[in-house]
Amino acid sequence: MTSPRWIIHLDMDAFYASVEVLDNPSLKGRPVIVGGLFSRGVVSTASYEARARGVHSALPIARAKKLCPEGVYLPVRMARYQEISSIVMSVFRRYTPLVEPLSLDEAFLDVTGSLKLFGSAPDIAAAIKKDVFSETGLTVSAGVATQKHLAKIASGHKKPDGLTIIEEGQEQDFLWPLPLSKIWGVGQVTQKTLESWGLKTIGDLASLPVEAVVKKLGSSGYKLWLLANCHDDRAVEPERVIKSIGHEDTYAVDIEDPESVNRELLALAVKVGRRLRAHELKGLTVTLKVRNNEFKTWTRSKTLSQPLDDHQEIYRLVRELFPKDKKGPWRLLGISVSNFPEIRTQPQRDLFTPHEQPSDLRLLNAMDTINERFGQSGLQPASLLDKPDLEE
Ligand code: TTP
Ligand code: MG
Repeated sequence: MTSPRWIIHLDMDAFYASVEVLDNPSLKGRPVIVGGLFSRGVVSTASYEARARGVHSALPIARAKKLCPEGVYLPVRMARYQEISSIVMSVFRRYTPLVEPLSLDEAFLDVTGSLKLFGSAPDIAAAIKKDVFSETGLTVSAGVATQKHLAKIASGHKKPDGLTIIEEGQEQDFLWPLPLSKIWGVGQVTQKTLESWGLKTIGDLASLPVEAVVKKLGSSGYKLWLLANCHDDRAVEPERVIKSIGHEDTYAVDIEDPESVNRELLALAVKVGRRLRAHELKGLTVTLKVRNNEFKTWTRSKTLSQPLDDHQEIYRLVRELFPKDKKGPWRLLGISVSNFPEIRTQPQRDLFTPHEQPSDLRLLNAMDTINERFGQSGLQPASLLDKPDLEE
């Protein structure tokens, strides 16, 4: 028998809310809710005290306030969460180079190659929990298993501050009694379909003939059936390939007049350009997404012959792409750049088309450096200086 891989999934507890309590200890023990505080905002996360009152991620803030009027409502402070996230990820990387972050507060680690150095996988998970707590003051829950899917479920098993170990050979005993909703990636519609067949647990799904599941649910059903049967050989992938870089904003107040639309597009283009340059990426395809107040969404793309990362070029292209035949007012605008050439080469510019001229590269780099040090609003195009803050 081959020796198993050991995978740890780590997930910070009530992450944004816990950071807020860390920075303001008087909030400890109180229901803390972090989210978009404008009229149509939603909850990003809630402390466990707030969850006990029924508040959870994605709930409209207005609804949360009804359920929990005594809650402490705070805005999202992304830069601070990113700061803590990089400390947490650096703790993870001390134990293995095979770290696959899934978001700011969550990662898979393959520690198979670290066992000789640091002890068993459960020992490593315990050591990481201790280090994260001593270096940030925050708790992280961990799941240890021989497969990604099982490690992910295990980390959520005893939250907060949990450590759940699924020993080799115990996989099915652990997984099969759990409800179908626990399968990683099962959507509500599929879950309802499975329940309509009379299934309740993951074991119920696992025991069906695979052909029956594929016949009804196609390839996604096949994937779920494999997971239910503990067949998951996906590797931890430390370098997740970035396929696109984008930014979209949902506005508290729908925007209508062309001038406001253009200012928002420029603001988005600046953010996307900055992120492209931070990742040293240039993309060939620019995509604009717009949603109107009736929730109708349109996307338009343009693929260029030379890759770009300059906000002025992005802005010019999305203005061209804007669907003039569609009706606002606009509720959401988004820009993304994708289609990154395999080898990053300096683009050959067409010197005879003035609008294809890049902004001065040194100026862009200087803007990025200053913005990194002083936050988003450090330096920006003059036309954005008095832009009202409409976004979440
Ligand atoms: P999660 O790990 O899903 O949630 P959590 O860390 O707040 O709570 P726990 O893991 O203990 O259940 O998400 C991590 C952060 O991502 C969360 O603190 C806020 C943010 N987030 C959103 O902004 N919107 C969402 O819908 C979700 C689920 C999370
Ligand atoms: Mg979390």
